Amino acid sequence: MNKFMRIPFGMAALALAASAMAQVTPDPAPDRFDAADTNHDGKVDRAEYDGFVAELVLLYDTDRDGKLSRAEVATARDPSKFDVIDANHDASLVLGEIAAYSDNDFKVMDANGDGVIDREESKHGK
Ligand SMILES: [Ca+2]
Ligand SMILES: [Ca+2]
Ligand SMILES: [Ca+2]
Repeated sequence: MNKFMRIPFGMAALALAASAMAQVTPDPAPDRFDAADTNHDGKVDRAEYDGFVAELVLLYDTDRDGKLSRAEVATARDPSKFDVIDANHDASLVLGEIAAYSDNDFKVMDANGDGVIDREESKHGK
């Protein structure tokens, strides 16, 4: 969670600009792997993954209250995950809940446990 909060604001601003452009298409990230691999080394490490998740939160948090409501994620790739992520079932997703979920998500995708997700692993992740 702390790691999640330390995302620099500069990066967040960049993410917003990128998101605004991507919104033309129904899927905001046609290739999520490339979007997450910010240094383009063919692997997504933990920092890159957390940054990517933070971008998604910014993208969906349209009223900028730092939480995601069910309505805000209605356009998400898989809105049914809302209940899974909403650990305390208060019908809003806070950063802590999202970070906990994405932490698990990262471990699941990192099939060989080397701490980075390569392109092959990203295909088998979900
Ligand atoms: Ca990378
Ligand atoms: Ca919100
Ligand atoms: Ca791996």
